[in-house]
Amino acid sequence: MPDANGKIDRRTLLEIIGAAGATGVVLSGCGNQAASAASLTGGKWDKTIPLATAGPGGNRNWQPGDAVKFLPPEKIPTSGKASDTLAGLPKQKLLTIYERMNASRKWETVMKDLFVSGKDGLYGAFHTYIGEEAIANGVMAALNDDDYIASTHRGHGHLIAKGGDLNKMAAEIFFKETGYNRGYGGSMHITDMAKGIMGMNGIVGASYYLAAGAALRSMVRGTKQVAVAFFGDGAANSPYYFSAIRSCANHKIPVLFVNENNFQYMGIPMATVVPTKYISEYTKGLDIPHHLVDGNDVAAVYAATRDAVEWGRAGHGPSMIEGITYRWYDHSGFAGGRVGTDGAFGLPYRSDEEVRQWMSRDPILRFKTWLLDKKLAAADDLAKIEASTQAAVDASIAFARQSKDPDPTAGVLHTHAGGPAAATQFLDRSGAKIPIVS
Ligand SMILES: Cc1ncc(C[n+]2csc(CCOP(=O)(O)OP(=O)(O)O)c2C)c(N)n1
Repeated sequence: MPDANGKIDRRTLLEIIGAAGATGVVLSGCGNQAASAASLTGGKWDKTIPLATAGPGGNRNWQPGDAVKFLPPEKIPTSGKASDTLAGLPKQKLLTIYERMNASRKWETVMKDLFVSGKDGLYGAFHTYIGEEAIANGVMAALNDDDYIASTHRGHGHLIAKGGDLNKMAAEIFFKETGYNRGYGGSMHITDMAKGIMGMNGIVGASYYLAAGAALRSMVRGTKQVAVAFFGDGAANSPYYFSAIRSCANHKIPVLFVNENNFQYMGIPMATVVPTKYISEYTKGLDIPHHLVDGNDVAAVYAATRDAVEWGRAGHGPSMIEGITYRWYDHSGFAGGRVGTDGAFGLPYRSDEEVRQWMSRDPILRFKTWLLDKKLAAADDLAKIEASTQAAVDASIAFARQSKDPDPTAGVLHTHAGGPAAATQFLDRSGAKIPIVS
């Protein structure tokens, strides 16, 4: 129950969730050591996160004391076949991956600082991708420029990994007319069809049919393009997921269903709402390839995606890829976040220790270590990229600040298929008709 200050402790919160029909699942004690097991990607998994389940109505596939296996935080190897596959890419391409991972992290971090400080008066929903960058970038590295992606509410990183324009993205967050949606969309509607980016999307589970439609088009036209549907672990519970993946399997439509399993469905632990241990177990019966990978390892994601892309282009249809990862910040916005500090702490639905453990598995730092260890890039190359991406991010904020606000009447021009004439019924708050500019 809430204390005198109206606060509630985490244990009580989980008990309430459990009493409401979900299981009290505790993802904690991340520091505990457990027995080694073979990595899904060829590395060694010698760290586990104990996951305790209790209470009726929960997911029976999780038993008390079960452990989700993760790599150790200190020096995380990227080894085996996946590493060799990534190492086979030309140096310039590897550096582009590094550049885009950095751009994604830095752009969102700067936005975080602006939102938290209140500077620039930013408002609206903003779902950070920080911590999950290896998935977008591993996937995108295996795609061609003209392949399609359908993103999610947490999609800034998808856009940046596919070459989205930082300036236009920043201007959209500032609601300026130079933004991707002319300042009328905000974070969750950023779209760039010229780059095959079918948009971020506020509708959880909307990516499935968007990707299926694009892939069906390419199939009919014989262009060999594939489409990626990104989705979260919570979104996997959407009935549209089963419907879309089944149809794609049935008709051999080349969609890559890429699940970003960050274990959290807003503030609800994923194991309370997911009926199997892993999302990639849902659809095993469809007889399509399933790849379960360490989603903080860009090599593992890239290698799985490359296989899935080849499979799709060869006419065999869809694949399912699940990347295990974690978001460093709150579901949306920046509760628990501080200016100049990475990560959000003190949130009621997860422990700070858990967050720190995951932050120590930083996908970018890990990729950097791998590039240096393999002598695929020099420290100098990487330092230059870090500086230039920071400069590009800072320039995007300056661009957004200098841009004009949109004309208040211009928004209605783009909302009706019938054009401005059809939009004349729009009224302002006082009930007066909004004059239409043409
Ligand atoms: C159809 C629909 N239902 C519910 C919501 C509210 N909502 C927004 S994000 C979200 C959680 C999504 O969780 P998950 O799919 O795991 O993605 P994550 O946020 O973890 O990346 C929900 C329920 C929504 N936007 N759309």
